[in-house]
Amino acid sequence: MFRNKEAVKWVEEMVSLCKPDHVVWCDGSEEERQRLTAEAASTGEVLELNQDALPGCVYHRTAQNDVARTEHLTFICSRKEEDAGPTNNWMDPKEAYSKVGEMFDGCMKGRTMYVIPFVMGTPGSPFRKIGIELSDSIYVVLNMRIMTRMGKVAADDLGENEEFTKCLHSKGELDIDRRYILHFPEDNTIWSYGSGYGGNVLLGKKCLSLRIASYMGMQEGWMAEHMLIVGIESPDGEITYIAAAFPSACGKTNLAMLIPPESMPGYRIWTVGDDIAWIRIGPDGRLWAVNPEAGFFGVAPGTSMKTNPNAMLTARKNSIFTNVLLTPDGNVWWEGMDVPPPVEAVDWKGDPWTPQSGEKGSHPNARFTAPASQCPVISPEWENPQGVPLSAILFGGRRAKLAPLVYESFNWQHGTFVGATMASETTAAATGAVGVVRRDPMAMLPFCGYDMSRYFRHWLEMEEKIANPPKIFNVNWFKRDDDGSFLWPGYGDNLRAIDWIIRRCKGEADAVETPIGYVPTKESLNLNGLEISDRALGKLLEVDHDAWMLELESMQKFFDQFGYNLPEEFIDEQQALRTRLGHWG
Ligand code: GTP
Ligand code: SPV
Ligand code: MN
Repeated sequence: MFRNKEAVKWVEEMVSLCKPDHVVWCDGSEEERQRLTAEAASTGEVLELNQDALPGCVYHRTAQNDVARTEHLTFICSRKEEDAGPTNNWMDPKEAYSKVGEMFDGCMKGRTMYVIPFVMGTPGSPFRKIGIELSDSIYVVLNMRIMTRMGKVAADDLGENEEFTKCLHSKGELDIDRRYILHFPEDNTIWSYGSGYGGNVLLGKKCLSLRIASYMGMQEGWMAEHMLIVGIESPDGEITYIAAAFPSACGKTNLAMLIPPESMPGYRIWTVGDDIAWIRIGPDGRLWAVNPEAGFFGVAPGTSMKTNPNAMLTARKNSIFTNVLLTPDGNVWWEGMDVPPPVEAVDWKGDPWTPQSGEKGSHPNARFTAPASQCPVISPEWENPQGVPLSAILFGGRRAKLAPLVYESFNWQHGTFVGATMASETTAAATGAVGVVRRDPMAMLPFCGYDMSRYFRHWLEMEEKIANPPKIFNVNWFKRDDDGSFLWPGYGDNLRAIDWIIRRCKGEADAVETPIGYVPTKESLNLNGLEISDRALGKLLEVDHDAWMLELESMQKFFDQFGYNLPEEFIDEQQALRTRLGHWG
């Protein structure tokens, strides 16, 4: 299958380690999909859904202890501990290979190993990266088939002497005490043992395209970021591209395919990517962004024909539904789908469920896997190997208090500081407490494959190389009133903040200069057709002096862990913010 001798040799070695009964080389064909689906259906690994309602769709339940990324079991195994940095778990590579190698030893006896070559990026592009994932899970094969360009296309694309990412995965025993997600950036290798959950096992996604790729990008002068990419067509037909970094389950998929409100006629949205951006400097000195993925692995709960119709339409065929509610007629349902729940059904755990049972029918991190090509508003540029030119970069998260709806940073260095001091309430996308505010620089805390202080410096160093940098903004759709309700309607209406951002990029919108950056005047936002009280708007745009003073202290605590490695620029930015707040009070 591979011309690449190293690939053939490595597969042989891993076969002798894992000792599968059979080895299947995946070609990515439709025939293969049908054969594997039938096989997985015969063992109960997947269930075929109602093929009239959801053609080509299957259903899957993960183990109950395996429903989200497990950050405490995720390691960066660089040779030196300091190269993993203070925000990553580190394991010595020798220890990691030996400890988890013992687990892999013989783990596929009685099972089949699937060899899954895949491309992240557009096949044939000089910017694409190739990986080979070895896995004992058909669910992984079926997902990788949607999320990446997989099979023959990847095997053919892999050059004879080309580097590729060695990705080894086994479900193991699905025992949380024997679960490890290991990254060896210096060896271009990923080992994942004991899980069957998306982000832990679809190794092209977070593991390769963020953790390993961020390390490659630092060395090669480009950036791998946890960002959506979207084109916004304004009524005059001009398309402006932006990228936005929000932490997991904070609205990337939604913003990437937003439907403009009726009161904003003439605007159109073009989806390029919903989760990951690989960003390079183009010959014109601008930043150009590529979506390395081929599908969406989206949060199901809260997705409805009202909130995100384009996601609903994307996932109507050839998709995989994981940990949602299963209805008696072979259809799916989840909380926030905006259709009445079935009278009775089977919940994500496999137990009988009724709306009266008081339990959630689908897990809060239930997901759909859907081909990006099926998105009704997919951009004609989405597979362009050069990517799309960015006019703005957005940072944002869930902040019930503090962060205004939108503000613009003063310049690249200040914008990098704004990104580095981002914080957000934790969500169900990772195991652990939900709703706790934590610092999540650039939404990359769980995904940076090397020392985060070095990552900060990489961002700062980019400034000199980018002749025409995008402007950097911060947004917050999640600010709450004292009664806990959202102050901002969100979803399609987020276009109003985006529209202000685009007009700022063109020098056409008003703003107030505040200590934290440029905040819109009430009049500068397009609020046509939106019912929002003056009081709510005031709260959304407010910069609270005392709250920001406290925020400075909390930033300091986070920065302290980097010691002398923290870029001096950030100390300057902190001081400048303190000074500006002093004058503002
Ligand atoms: P990952 O796939 O985990 O990286 O998540 P994501 O950033 O793509 O988040 P997604 O768009 O899937 O949204 C996560 C949850 O937030 C869903 O339940 C959405 O319905 C909800 N959500 C998205 N946008 C908004 C918004 O503007 N306002 C409110 N209130 N909720 C939103
Ligand atoms: C996220 O958690 O940011 C996701 C889903 O996009 S996962 O693939 O699990 O990482
Ligand atoms: Mn994500």
